[in-house]
Amino acid sequence: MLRTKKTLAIVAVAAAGIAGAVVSAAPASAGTGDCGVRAQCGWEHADYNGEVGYFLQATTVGSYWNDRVSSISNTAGRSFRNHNDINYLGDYWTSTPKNAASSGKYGNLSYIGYNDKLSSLR
Ligand SMILES: [Ca+2]
Repeated sequence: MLRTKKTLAIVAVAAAGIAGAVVSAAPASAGTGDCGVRAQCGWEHADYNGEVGYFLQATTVGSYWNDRVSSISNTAGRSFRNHNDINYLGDYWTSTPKNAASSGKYGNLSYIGYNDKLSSLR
């Protein structure tokens, strides 16, 4: 059974010193895809399980999260281009934010060929 390791995620993100990736005091809920903050949340596993990172703005995700994100919920209020490579290079797919027409949730990035590929977003 997969469990959320929120503490580990917080430590990992803090240790990586990732500009633009901020951890909130209101953590996302494992399995529901509820981001809990105004961000693009990225989970380690499909269906919003495992560790979660919070990406608030354009950034290269850092070594810890590089090629690690398997599901996403975008509640940032804006779309993001999610690039395969650092520095906004390589192929990308665009996440739509949660709005009246979209859940903003992408539970399994394998379905669109982007599992474990995210390296930068803007
Ligand atoms: Ca990549």
